Amino acid sequence: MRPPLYVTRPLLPDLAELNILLESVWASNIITNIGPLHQKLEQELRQVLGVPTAMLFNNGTIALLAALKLFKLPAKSEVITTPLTFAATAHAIDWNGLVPVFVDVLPETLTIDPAAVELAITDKTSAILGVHVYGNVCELDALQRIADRHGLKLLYDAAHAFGTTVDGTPIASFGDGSAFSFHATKLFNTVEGGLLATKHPEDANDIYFLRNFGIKNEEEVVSIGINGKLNEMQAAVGILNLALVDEERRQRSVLREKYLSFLSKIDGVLCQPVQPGVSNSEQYFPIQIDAEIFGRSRDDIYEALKLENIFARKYFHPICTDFEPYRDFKTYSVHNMPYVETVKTRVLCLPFHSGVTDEDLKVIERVFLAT
Ligand code: T4K
Repeated sequence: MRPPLYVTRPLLPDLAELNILLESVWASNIITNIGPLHQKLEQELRQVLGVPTAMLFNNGTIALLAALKLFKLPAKSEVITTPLTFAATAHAIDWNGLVPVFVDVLPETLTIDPAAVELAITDKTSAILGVHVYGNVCELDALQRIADRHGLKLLYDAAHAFGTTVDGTPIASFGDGSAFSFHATKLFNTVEGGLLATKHPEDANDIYFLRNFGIKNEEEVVSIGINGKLNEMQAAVGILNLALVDEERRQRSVLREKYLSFLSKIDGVLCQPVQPGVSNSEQYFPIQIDAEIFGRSRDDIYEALKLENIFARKYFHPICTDFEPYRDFKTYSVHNMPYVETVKTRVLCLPFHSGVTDEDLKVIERVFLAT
């Protein structure tokens, strides 16, 4: 049997190099609480992400929680978001004492539909939380116009959009803030980790307190912060991984072309459109399978790949509104049936990392072409 091939594979630094860095941690005895490696990584990420405020967190979910907290939104007010996301997006809204309101996605990019956002706005709406799902960039201008017109905060879940730029502008420069995930499954990882970025230098101070219990000094706590700190061991992994990320991204972009060379010829298999001016994060390789045209369903392909020890993922099926906590929530849409209900039956993320070989691709192609 072939070794298992997963949807993703973590970027891991050279172990000997990691040991050298960890020796400095052992020598100093500073293993957490914003130590020197944390500070170094944060500084480097600020450069890479191209925004004045870029604050590390211990995971993407806590970064999202802190982002919503930063805005001081009224209790129980409504935050409009997409159901086609990881549960953490909706959970972060609820954990802030706010109410998630779900709206439909656009057929091509699968990001939040601005027209549906407009439909969902009430006098209780306080923010929009868009997700750059699979690295596809949200309708930035349309969402900003809506936010401005209605006086709403605009936050982005950029868990899949590390390093993305739009016409050369870093993705974190848009909206009022962007939360990234540096989980093992992400293009850039710190094992677990996250980051909150904003274009406002003055946010850094508030986020600093939000990340560390609101502690100002030994005798003062100035805000209701959480423990969002990344430790020195993970910062060491991050520093070394940051040097590897461009090459991983390059190899994934080559892999993307290889996938497209056979998938784009298959009727009923839809690959993601190229967004003009967008440099792709190369986080995932999602496709949509239209069973009526293709002749087999997304689930058929998922199972057939599994028989080959290849583990694609149906991100994000079930969608948030299928989950127990959000089951009775409506999805606002400009269509009779929200498009997201169709997408969730079609979408499949194929293995997408530098470990996918030409042999693997041959097996995947064979599974798609089998009748
Ligand atoms: N917003 C969005 C849009 C997100 O996608 C996420 C996280 C968040 C917010 C929250 O960020 P974090 O708080 O997580 O930083 C994974 C990840 O756990 C999760 O971070 C990620 N999104 C989500 C899309 O995927 P699972 O349940 O799919 O993980 P798992 O363990 O099944 O891993 C998938 C595959 O990756 C495995 O089959 C094998 C491979 N893998 C995984 C791990 C953990 C490895 O090769 N090595 C590993 O160490 O959730």
